[in-house]
Amino acid sequence: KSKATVLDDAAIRRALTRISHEIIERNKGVEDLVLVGVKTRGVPIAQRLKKRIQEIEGVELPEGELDITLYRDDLTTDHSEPEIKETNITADIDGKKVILVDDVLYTGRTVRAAMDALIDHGRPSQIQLAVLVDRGHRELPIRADFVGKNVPTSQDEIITVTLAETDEADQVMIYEK
Ligand code: 3GP
Ligand code: 5GP
Ligand code: MG
Repeated sequence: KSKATVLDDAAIRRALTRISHEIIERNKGVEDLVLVGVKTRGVPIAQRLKKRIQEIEGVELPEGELDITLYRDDLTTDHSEPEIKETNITADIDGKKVILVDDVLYTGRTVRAAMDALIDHGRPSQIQLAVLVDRGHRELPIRADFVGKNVPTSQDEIITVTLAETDEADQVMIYEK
């Protein structure tokens, strides 16, 4: 089985630095921004963006997290939709611009569930989406505003994302199921 590196640690670092600048540029600063990471690996990515943005703009953004039971019908025979397990957003998101952060964007169903949870929580003025990898195969009209890397995949391929916070090292790989 072939395995290939899509992003190494330096490439991940550069991609997240670029996305941080893009977020600031797109929003003409950081006013009213709130970062929300999707567990598991969207959370450390959101924390890294927060740290970079703080280094660049000198502002510490509020941050929250969403736990969504993943839609795994690509991996298993379970065809259930993603469901919200837990939300931990202490920040007031009313009138705020929420940047939703995830590691991999695939069908878009997780993001749809995340947007439902956010809207249940308050009324953000905007929701934007940042992902480390967009692997394609959308099943809903959802796109990311900020992308680390577009990785065209077949349905039989899997992207693995490992991060220092949750795993041993920073790496994005692609391999056959
Ligand atoms: P994450 O919670 O860190 O995002 O889906 C649960 C976990 O399984 C995810 O971790 C993800 O990294 C991993 N995973 C690897 N390949 C796939 C895949 O093809 N589909 C889904 N849904 N998850 C995958
Ligand atoms: P979607 O709901 O867009 O199909 O999938 C998004 C979620 O499923 C992400 O949070 C991600 O963790 C996981 N996911 C889907 N496909 C992959 C993949 O190929 N690799 C990894 N690492 N995660 C995936
Ligand atoms: Mg994820």
